[in-house]
Amino acid sequence: MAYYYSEPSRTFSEYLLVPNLTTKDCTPDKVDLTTPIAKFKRGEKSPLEIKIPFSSAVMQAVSDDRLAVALAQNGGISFLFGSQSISSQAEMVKKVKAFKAGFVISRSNLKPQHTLKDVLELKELHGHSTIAVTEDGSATGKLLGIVTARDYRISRDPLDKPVSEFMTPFEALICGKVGMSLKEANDLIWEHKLNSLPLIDDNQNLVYLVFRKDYDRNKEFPNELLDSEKSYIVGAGINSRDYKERVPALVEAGVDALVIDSSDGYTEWQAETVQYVKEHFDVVIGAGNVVDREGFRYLVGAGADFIKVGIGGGSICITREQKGIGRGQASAVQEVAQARDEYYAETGIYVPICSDGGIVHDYHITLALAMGADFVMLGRYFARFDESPTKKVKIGGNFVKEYWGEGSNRARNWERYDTGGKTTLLFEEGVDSYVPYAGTLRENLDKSLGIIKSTFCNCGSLSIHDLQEKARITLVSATSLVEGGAHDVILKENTSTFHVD
Ligand code: RVP
Repeated sequence: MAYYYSEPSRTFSEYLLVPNLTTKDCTPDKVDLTTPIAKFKRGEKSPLEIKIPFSSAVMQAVSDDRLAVALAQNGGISFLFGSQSISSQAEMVKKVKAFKAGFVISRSNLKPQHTLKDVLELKELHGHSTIAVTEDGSATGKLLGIVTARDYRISRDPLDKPVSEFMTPFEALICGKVGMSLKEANDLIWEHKLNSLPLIDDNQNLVYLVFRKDYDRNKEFPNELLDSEKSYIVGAGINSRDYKERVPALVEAGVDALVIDSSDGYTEWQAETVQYVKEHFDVVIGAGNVVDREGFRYLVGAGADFIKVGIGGGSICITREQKGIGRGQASAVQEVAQARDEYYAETGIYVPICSDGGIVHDYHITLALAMGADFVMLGRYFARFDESPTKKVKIGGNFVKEYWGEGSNRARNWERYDTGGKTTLLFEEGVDSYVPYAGTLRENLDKSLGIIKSTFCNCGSLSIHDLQEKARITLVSATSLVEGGAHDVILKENTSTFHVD
């Protein structure tokens, strides 16, 4: 006979935290959100910690090298999407590891044969007003010129005017040499009153751009997550099919942590993958996703360093609708956290868990942590920012960004949903969608962290561990949910512009 759980499966929105005494020394600036992401023995320190409990989802629409750098600068870790060729994923890892604050790989590039129309389209797409003109139109091609808004006049110049006719040609550019320090680059910028400085190699190939505006900004990353060589920490998603080729390439590129990306990780394929990685490499490997004690014990038994929790809770995920498998995210985290604590009591080994998917409000993150998660993984949250890899478009007067699931036809990531047998995606488990554009990662993250730290203080806690020990959590009834939002008032149309002088 089938097993029936006695409790319904629950989501974060069904819970609230009940405040504890806040002592005077418990203030947001003292809250430390450092958290482990790899297992460790009692009394020892985790070999890999992050400074804020945020990781970005293994998704095409979320985690590329640009977002990885932005998140590492702010203390979190990205897992670069795995649904791409091994070489391009390894290349992304290399880019993150090679990234030096202030040195930017040019995002907007054209060939000299392109036209003013192409310039305007590219500007609209990325919002960058500095465009590199290279022989092959790539970010690392032979540099032939630069186009900025000062090089053309939309009212006078025809749209089909070739870029070669109005760019500032190479001969007239001030360039730096790759290898120069940020300070040297900035000295050149100031000396020649430039807005940007291209750095080239010995063959005139473009390597980086240094922008005047970035200089001050780069000095202020107190939480940045660096390895011993002062490169940013980065993770990558793998699958349980091509790991024998993919993992060596990623490790060679310098990856710090891997995670097997799967919608259902309670499989023998995952155990084999973890065992292979543990046997051959010294790199952190997470496994999942699971939603119960059995799944946790199985993958930990195989040697996983952390366990990812969640099936079907992702904002773009339709797994529950399609296949009828999954579990409310809060219930899943609670059971796996309990299994983790039991395992720790038995063995003295602490295995961090990551709550993946379904975070809609900042307080859901605090709840996930209070329920025992060590960190969370977010897709929709990061997809909304400038740094995510997807297109920003205007719909109905509002800016939005594209966001699609790995199980959608668009991503075609069949490995994530692989249950053996045929190597193809037979049906979709994800949708293609838009999310409201929200601005830069930094400003949004600062706001979220502000809310989370403030809630920690309400709960009288100065660390994640502290919160997990002290948190008091209550279920809310459907009626009290209504009480929690604005109610019985007439909302003014735009409260964000409301000021009291
Ligand atoms: P969310 O943050 O709610 O957008 O969820 C992101 C998570 O959703 C991912 O980390 C992953 O576990 C899951 N996902 C990704 N693609 C799909 C899908 O197509 N069903 N689901």
